[in-house]
Amino acid sequence: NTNPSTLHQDTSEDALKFSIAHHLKYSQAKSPRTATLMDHYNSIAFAVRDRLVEKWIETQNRYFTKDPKRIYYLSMEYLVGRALSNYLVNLDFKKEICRAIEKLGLDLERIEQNDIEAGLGNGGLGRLAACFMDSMATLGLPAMGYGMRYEYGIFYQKIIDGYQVETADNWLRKGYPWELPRPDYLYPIRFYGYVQHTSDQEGRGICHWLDSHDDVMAMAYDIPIPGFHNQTVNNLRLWSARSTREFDFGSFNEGDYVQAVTHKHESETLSKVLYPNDSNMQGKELRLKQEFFFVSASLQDILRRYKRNHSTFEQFTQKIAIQLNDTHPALAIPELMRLLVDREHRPWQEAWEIALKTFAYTNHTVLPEALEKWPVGLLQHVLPRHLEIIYQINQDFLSRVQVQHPGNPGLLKRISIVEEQPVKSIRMANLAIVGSHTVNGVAALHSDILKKQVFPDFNKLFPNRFTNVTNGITQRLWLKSCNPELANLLNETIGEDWVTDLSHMKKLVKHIDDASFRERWRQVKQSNKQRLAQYIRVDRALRLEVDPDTLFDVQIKRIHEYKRQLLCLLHTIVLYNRFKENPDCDHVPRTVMFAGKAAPGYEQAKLIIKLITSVADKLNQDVQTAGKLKLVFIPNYSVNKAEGIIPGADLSEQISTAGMEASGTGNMKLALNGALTIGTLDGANIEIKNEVGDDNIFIFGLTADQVDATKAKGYNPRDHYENNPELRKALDMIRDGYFSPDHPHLFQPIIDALLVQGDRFMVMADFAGYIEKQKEVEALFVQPEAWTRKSILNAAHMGLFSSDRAIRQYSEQIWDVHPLTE
Ligand code: 26R
Repeated sequence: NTNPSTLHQDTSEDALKFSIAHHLKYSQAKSPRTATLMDHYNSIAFAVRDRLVEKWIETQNRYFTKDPKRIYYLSMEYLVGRALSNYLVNLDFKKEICRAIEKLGLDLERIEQNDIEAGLGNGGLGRLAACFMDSMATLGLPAMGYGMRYEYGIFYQKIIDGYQVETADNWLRKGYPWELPRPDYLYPIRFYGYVQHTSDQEGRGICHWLDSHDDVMAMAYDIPIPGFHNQTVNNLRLWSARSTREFDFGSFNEGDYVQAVTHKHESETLSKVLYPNDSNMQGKELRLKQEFFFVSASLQDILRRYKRNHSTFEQFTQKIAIQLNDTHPALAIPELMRLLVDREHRPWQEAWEIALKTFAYTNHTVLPEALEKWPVGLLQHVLPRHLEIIYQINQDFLSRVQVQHPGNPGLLKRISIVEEQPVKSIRMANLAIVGSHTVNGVAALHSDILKKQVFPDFNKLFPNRFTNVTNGITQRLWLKSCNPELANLLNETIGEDWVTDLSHMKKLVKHIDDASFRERWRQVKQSNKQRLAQYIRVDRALRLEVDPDTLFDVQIKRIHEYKRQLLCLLHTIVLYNRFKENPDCDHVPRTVMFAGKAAPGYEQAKLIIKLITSVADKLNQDVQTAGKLKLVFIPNYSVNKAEGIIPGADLSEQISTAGMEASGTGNMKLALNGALTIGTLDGANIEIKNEVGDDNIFIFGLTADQVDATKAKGYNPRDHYENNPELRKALDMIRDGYFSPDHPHLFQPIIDALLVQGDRFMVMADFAGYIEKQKEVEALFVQPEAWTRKSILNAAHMGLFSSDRAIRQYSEQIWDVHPLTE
């Protein structure tokens, strides 16, 4: 097919071959002789993109003509992972493109090594947004994601001398063929200045935001998001900062050309870099400007689109739902108020009713240090009009409450959007709750804690506002794509329906007594473990021999004290001591693997990494324990690394202090790939336990209520240290420099946190229970048939944890948005 008018839709092998060759010449300007791997990658990308563009335009036209209610997902983070491999899963011409690539004499595996990973997020929240985009497109929902086109995504983690060293993730350096720049969608974003109030002829107040400066333009870049084997291609629109032309001309007139260009450079720093904190609110002015830049651009775009086919705001809430992914985009609430009141001249009350029906807010953390609070002084300086609007929202809200509940200053103080002490600040969660019709947590326990402990007053005032939508993951990436061998086994055993309806996994239960099926299940796991071992052996940063017959015990997630990597590490040290003290006992051989990044400013988390790598150095060199115990820290954890590790895991460590992990989603990915979970009754672990059954999961430790009760009656971590010899020995080794002979006090801060500063994360309290549970794990692991049964049952009961289910719940219970497939 060389007919230009139909070629781009033609997904036959020949047409694809032609397209790839065409793009090599006309998009890359290369001949096969001079082409690099990157040229081939780009040519394939453009050929695939052409096919996406057809459906993309068609989808967007359909949305325009049919004008259904749309969902706009606002998230400062999207961890989409690798592009090409991702597109290939969902497209229905994967076979053809693979054959075309082969026929051209190219090696897809080598080309995929050049695939570009967009790491535009920190961890759980960003990956959730990416899974949700996949599910929304697969369900055919009229959805659009808005995000930030950071030039530098989450930093690249190197391990040097055992320490984390951050380097810049310059992911765009070779260009990104999957994005379409939209230089015609430019929106001005204003900062600073002051507000002037006047009134019109009829005496109505009008507001002017004057003398703003350092204004920037927001420019859109679009990334297509195809559904699985369907006609929907949704849009992920990412904003990039550009300098304003007005400013440049102003300076040119003054003749200061160099300063103008320098300034242009400065204004473009706004979207330069993703803030790498996932648990500590820092209050930086640049971050505040990023948040406002993001919401203002998104809302201007949403309003422009609405106004294309509506002349009044009457239908706004029937056409638009906006989901706030945590409070990072919560300034959208005052920004929508500003646009409606100041720009569109709608009365305040009408605007408020619109806002309230439009927004819904998802909370992802209860850790107080991760709740956003912006100093009033900073807001006054950067966004004076928004501060006024927030004050007005707060005043309206508090006066309504005062009428309902007179004489309760304590209540007003607690629920106020404005915190007075120690620094007068805006509580973004309170703003988001007051301005949203629905607030949800991300797992049953978490939503309960929100209602009962974090926001009990709001829950009483707005009894129907709080709800739960348990997180989910897309099985297209986290099974079909990352674990092709298991996917094939499933297809042969239960058919392929699980790809779009994960509840079909439960059909596996019927096969549990089939010994040959169990054997094949084991073989798949073994083969994935071999592949992981191979990676660890050849990776230049690791070069470590690990035995695929050992128990692969993995904890992969951001490094944080509440996630308790220390607990898993202490167990590893205990095993080491046992193996050395009783070398003749038949211990269950293990390979413990960690991966994860620490926020660059989080010293304790970085020290935990150094401790893990120090213990690893000691253990892995010990000839006495060789073959029985290995410890591996896999550097630079990313979506792609997760795809490699998860299929090869036997044991999934989900051991956060109960009440602290909002949901977790790695727990779901690992169980779906046949790992057994050792975990606390925290986040979605509880729901996983309910699905797989108590006998198929290893639960230990204090419950969330017991954590609170233990702390209330006066918790003394030292008691555990003094009464548990194995614990004491492990801690003494760390304290006395056994793992850091050249620097014996290196890990003192870790010991202090546990024994002197009160062990906020209850590591000591849960230690004994954890160690006991690990014994049960070992007892089961030496019975491969029994282990395999539980592994199958885990995967079989993951149906609930598909992001398709989560998105269906959001659509029906929160957004009132429906699939539009024709
Ligand atoms: C404000 C800033 C410091 C900041 C705080 C917190 C930036 C980013 C975060 C990330 C948090 C909100 C996050 O990723 N939370 C995780 O969300 C996942 C998806 O819901 C949960 O599974 C996971 O338990 C939770 O920690």
